[in-house]
Amino acid sequence: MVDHRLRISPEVQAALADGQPVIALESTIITHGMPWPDNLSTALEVEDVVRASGAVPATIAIISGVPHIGMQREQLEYIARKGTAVQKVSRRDLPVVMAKQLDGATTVSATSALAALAGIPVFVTGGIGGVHRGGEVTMDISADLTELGRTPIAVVCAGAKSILDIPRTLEVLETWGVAVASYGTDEFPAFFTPHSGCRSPARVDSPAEAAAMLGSVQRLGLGSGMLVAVPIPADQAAEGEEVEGAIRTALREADSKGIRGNEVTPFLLERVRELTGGRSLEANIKLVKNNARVGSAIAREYAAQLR
Ligand code: PSU
Ligand code: MN
Repeated sequence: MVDHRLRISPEVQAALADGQPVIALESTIITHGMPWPDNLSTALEVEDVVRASGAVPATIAIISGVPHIGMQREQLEYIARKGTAVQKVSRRDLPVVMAKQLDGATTVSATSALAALAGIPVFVTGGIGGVHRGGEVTMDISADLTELGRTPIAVVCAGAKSILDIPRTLEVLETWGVAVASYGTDEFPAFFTPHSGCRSPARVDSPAEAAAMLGSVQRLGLGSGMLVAVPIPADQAAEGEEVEGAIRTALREADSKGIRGNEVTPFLLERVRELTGGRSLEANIKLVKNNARVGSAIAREYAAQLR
C-alpha cells in the first residue's frame, strides 16, 4: 500500500476534505528544468499564482523516500538547491527511491500517479514529455504519455516542445486513449510557439468546458486522463520562434554526444536555455504561470460541478 506513506500537507488535506480546488505541481521542472535560483523563485511564484487564482497548490516531490503532496518552503528550497543531484523520478523509479529512502523529483508521470492517489484531479505544468525525434527507432517515448493513459487526471500544459516528434506524440496519446483538448485553438500548441502544424484532436474554449470534460473522464470510470494544451501567450510567442534554431542545434549535439535515456530531456532544456541567452527560460516561466491561471480556473469550475 503506497497510500499510507503519502505525506499530504495540512493545507492540502484541509482543502481536499472541504472540496476546495487543489492544483498538483511537479518537481522535475524545479530540479532538472530550470537553474538555481530561478527554479526556486518560479516554484514559489507559481504557487502564489495558484493561490491568487482561488486554488490550493500541492507541489509533489519525494523527500527521504516519502512522497510529499504539498511542500514547505524549506523543502522546496532544499530540492531546488540540490538541483540535478536529486534523482529524476518517473513511474518506473517510484519504488526505487521509496525503498532506498532517497530524495526524488517527480516528472509528469510520477506526479500524476501520486496526485491521483491523493485525490487531486488537476495538475499544472509547463510541457509534457513525448515521443523523442527518432523515437520510432530508439523507442524513447516518455512515460508521461502512458501514464496519462491510465490515470484519471487533467494535465494542463503548453503542449509539447519541438525537441519532440509532435505528430507521433499525438499518435501515442490516441493509442493510450488520452483526451487531448487545446485551449481556445484548433491547433495543438508546441510550448514556445502556438503552432505545431498539428490539428488538435479537440478544442475547449472555457474553463467550464474543460471541467465538463474532466467530469466525463471521472464519471465514466475509464481510468484514463486528459490533456489541456494552452498556447503560449501572444506577447511571448515571438521570442518563442527564435528558440527553434537553438532546438535544432541542441538536438544535433545530443545526438553526437550520445545522450540517452532520461538524460535527453534535461540536456536539451539546458542547452536551449544557454543557446538563447536565457530567453527560453523567461518564456518558460511566463507560460507556466499562465497555465497555472487556466488550470486553477478549471479546478474551480470542476469543484463547483461536484457541489
Ligand atoms: N518538458 C519541459 N520541461 C520539463 C520537462 C519536460 O518543457 O521540465 C520534464 C517534465 O518533468 C517531464 C519530463 O515529465 O521532463 C519528461 O522527461 P522524459 O522525456 O525523460 O520522459
Ligand atoms: Mn525518455
